[in-house]
Amino acid sequence: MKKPLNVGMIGYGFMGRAHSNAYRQANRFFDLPYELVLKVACARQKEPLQAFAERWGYESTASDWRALIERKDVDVIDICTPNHLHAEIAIAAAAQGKMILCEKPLAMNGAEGRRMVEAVEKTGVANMVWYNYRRVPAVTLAKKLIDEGKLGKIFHYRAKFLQDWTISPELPQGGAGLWRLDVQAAGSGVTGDLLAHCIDTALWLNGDLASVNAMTETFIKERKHNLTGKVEKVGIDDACAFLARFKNGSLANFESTRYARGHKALYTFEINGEHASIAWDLHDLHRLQYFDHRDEGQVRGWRSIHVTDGDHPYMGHWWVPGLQIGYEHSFTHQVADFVQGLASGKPAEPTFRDALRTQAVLDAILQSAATQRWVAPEM
Ligand code: SOE
Repeated sequence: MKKPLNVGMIGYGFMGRAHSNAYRQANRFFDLPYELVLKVACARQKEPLQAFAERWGYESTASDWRALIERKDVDVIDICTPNHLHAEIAIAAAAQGKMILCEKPLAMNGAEGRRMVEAVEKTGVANMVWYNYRRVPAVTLAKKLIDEGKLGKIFHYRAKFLQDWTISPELPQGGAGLWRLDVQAAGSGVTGDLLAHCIDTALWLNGDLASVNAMTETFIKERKHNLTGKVEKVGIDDACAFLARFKNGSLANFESTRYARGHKALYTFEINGEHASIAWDLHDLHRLQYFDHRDEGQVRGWRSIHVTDGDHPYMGHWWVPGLQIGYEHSFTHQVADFVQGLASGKPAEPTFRDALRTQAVLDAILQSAATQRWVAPEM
């Protein structure tokens, strides 16, 4: 019998489902040193919580996260709440010696994020942030190719995350499902929600950013608030675009919006290096596009690598070569890496400290947009 690793999940929304599915799958596809156990699901709303707990097979439910983090039979706290609760829960859970897996973005801002990093590092608890796209096999392969030097010196990094779900002015802000539109709960709009993913991937693939120059826009200025019933000012950014310089000398541009009609979750990036370029697209997530100038001229061209072979990252754990996997598997990979990190003593990334670098860039973007100046992230 493997030693159990008991999970206490806080929240039951979209991410609660994605993570629960990952905990369920991880031991079946990866040979892990601990057995993940869905011990407690915690939230204030009794009925939906009960339904969530039954569907995913949690042993019990709880309504008070403060009592949950004190429980001796819970090892890991998974924070799937709106962003404004991340810091308070994480800091309290660290003080109780719990391991913490926190949804992205780490915090509402850098100052909060720093307190979270201090808390986990002071008590030495294992910690990780759910920037899941790093573990899409094609993205992990991109990292491998860059680290092997296949691209050579990198000149350009381009990333976009486009959605279209908030275009209607009738859509309210706030409350379950719509807290991402409420600045009090989310901290920012697409910057913290979508660009945070692009930035996490970018820092991982291409190193730190030296400076950013951003613009943001809120297209719908007022929306009914679900918690007050009143029409209230919208405080989030609906769209954000920024130019940036990486410390390695490469130039970048990033764009994110929830107003790109026709695009549901189009996360794309392209990197151009001296010898080769790579491109990736979330809507075709199992493929990595690769162009290598060193190929023989007459057959030189963009290759579309179907990242499904046994020697591709993570793929040896799934079906047989050629059969692709999807979005949810990136979370399963993250759980597997986290558990393996516990056993090996080499923590899986991104840790809270890694995610704080992304948070510093988010702060710099918002500051740049407000002041219309170039801003250097405070790393
Ligand atoms: C927003 O719609 C959202 O669900 C983000 O919150 C996720 O982090 C992203 O992966 C998909 O889009």
